[in-house]
Amino acid sequence: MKTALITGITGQDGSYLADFLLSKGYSVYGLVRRKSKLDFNNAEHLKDKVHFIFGDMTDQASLIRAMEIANPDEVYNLAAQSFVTASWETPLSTADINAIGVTNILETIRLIKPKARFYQASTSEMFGKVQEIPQKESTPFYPRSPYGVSKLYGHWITKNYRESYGLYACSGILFNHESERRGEEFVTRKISTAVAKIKCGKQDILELGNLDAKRDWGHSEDYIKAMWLMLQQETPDDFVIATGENHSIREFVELAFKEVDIEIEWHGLGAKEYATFKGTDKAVVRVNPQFYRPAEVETLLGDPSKAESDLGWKREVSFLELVKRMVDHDLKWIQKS
Ligand code: NAP
Ligand code: F7E
Repeated sequence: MKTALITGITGQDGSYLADFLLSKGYSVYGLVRRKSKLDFNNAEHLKDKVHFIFGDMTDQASLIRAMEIANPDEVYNLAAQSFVTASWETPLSTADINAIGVTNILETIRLIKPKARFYQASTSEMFGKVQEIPQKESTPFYPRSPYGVSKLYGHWITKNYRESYGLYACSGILFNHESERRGEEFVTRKISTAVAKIKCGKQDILELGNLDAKRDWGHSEDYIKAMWLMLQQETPDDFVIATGENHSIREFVELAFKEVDIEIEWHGLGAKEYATFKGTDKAVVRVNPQFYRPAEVETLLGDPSKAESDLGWKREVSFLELVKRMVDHDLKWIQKS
């Protein structure tokens, strides 16, 4: 039986990956942060199946302890401060967790179990102001946020430990992937919960930032399989994981409201004009510059052909199905609450 250690197990991807590895017969260990209130977030259902170890990416002693307890064959480093907007508010802790944290865990592997295979959660945000369309493994990077910059360090230090010490270390350059377990501050989940609340009469208006930004969106359950496949190859390598199609935020909003048969009234009104707005039967979607970013990633589009040919990976959930699954889930959730 193989053993895996997952950092970020309480997050979207970590929890799906744990489900997947358990279904493959793995013994799974997960690193969990100490908080004032014990909270397993997306891993609540895993409490009896996974061995949780308290630790933090910024505390190398805790990583050494976790490696000694778990003695893993595979380490999946999914822990991160993953919200791009928050990275301008907390740039230093973002760098501590997403950049230095990766060195902490790589050093720990090198010292304690250099044979363990390592997966690093790299991101399409490293392409930022894109230098080529579509983006592939060889596309030059141009990150546009403290988050993107911190992840670029994590990406290169992973490559460096592979080349310096011969570790089996891979980075998956994953494009946006969403799900019913996505954090509510990310745009897709913000939209799907708002649609559900508006349908149930519990919210009046959906306020968003840049509606024209485009993302290459897949489902997390497809993407975590690619992480596992990367660690099952003969030699370690880096791969772009994407769908090969992109859509705007506006398109996501349109499809989500269509799912519940509600028409949209788009508003560019400022706060003053909006105060005198008389109301409508339709759902109001309003642009609020508060949600604009200091520097935006306007468009991302990945080329997954290397992963498809070398790993035999292919996404299964279509864009339409992704929107439908998220809205259906949130509708049930809001109706129940
Ligand atoms: P997520 O839902 O935000 O999960 C992040 C996880 O990291 C949570 O379990 C969180 O724990 C943990 N964490 C944060 N800071 C930590 C620290 N200092 N020490 C230990 N654990 C810490 O993110 P996700 O969407 O699943 O993404 C997984 C990884 O893939 C992240 O590294 C992200 O940057 C990267 N990524 C995501 C996407 C995407 O579209 N989802 C695309 C490319 C790359 P708490 O529950 O305690 O907060
Ligand atoms: O924004 C625009 C926003 O926050 C997507 C993380 O998983 O994927 C994620 O990062 C787009 C941006 O995700 C709102 O300006 C408009 O253009 O859902 P997001 P992200 O920044 O793409 C990458 C690959 C990661 O690695 C990250 O960890 O949507 N947008 N209006 C908005 N975004 C938010 N959050 N809220 C809005 O109201």
